[in-house]
Amino acid sequence: MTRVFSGIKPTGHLTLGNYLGAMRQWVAVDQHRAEALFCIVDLHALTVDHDPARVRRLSRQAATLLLAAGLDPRLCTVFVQSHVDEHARLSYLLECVATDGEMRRMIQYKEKAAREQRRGGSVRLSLLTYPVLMAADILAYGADEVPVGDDQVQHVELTRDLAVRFNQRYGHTFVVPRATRPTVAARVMNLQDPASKMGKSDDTGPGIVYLLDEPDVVRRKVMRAVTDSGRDVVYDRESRPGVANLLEILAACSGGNPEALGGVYESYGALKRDTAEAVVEVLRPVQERHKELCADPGYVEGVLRDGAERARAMARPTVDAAYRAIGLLPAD
Ligand code: AQP
Repeated sequence: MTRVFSGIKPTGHLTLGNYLGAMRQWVAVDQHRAEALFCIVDLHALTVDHDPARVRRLSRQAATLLLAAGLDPRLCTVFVQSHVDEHARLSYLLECVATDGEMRRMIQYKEKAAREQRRGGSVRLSLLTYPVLMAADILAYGADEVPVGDDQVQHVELTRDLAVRFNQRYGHTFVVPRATRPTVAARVMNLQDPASKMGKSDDTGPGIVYLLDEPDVVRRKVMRAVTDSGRDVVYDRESRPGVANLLEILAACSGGNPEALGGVYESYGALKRDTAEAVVEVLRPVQERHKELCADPGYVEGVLRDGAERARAMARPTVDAAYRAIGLLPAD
């Protein structure tokens, strides 16, 4: 059976981008067709300035939201990265295979390093080596497929390179994975700045729809979305990025097609109203289930405990094999 691994980083409240670009596909498709692992990648959240209590809170919230969105622990494994030591163990070995140049070429590193500097902070070494830890996350489980949004594709390419290099140097150890992408909403853009991705740790709050935003907050954010100077509603990512983003969100939420929807509307106002309502309806069941799960924290903890146990059992043989292959003396 195909094995699928994907993760979500507790660096902020989960957004509509996380949902449409990743979680929805995990729930509707991946957990049913594959042996799927979904991980709260909390170690990755430490690569930028953070408040420890907030990371803990966001990790719990992300796990609760994944279950609220419909991940079913009977069908898939949901767990927290730091509960499984194999990620960090393997990451070090892969650092011994990756190069400094490869790390510095990563677009996300350049963007996030620039952001840390803009905020007056220093760039942590772990931000540079982040893609190696991500490669370890994937390779430890022998994942065949990694469902990701557009922005993570480069990291999966690097993971492939590292797997191939390790296998060639030290003998076949890792499955070489490939990235898979959702067909709609692969990249949801910020409502206030449609040239940038809707990222959960960005500063422009009004441009980001969070999964737990109240309906009226969602409506306000969508109604205030930046549009373009033209008046007619047409789908054109290059010259009309704001309108194109709204059409893509509407299409992803209502099941339509952005080009065709472009022909339906005569004003930006009507497009925004329908988009806001479509988003509110998509979020409603997730928010309701989230509320129920918050009333039963023991359930979420139990899911994470079982998930970590299952994940550990899957990862350990591969990581132990990598330790032996690279030349380390077995401890027993
Ligand atoms: N705007 C987006 N559109 C489509 N997909 C997105 N994803 C994130 N934002 C969008 C996808 O969600 C999954 C989990 O992402 P992540 O939380 O691990 O990391 P990220 O991509 O770095 O997300 P953020 O929100 O931008 O976090 P910060 O701001 O902390 O960097 C991934 O599959 C991702 O592609």
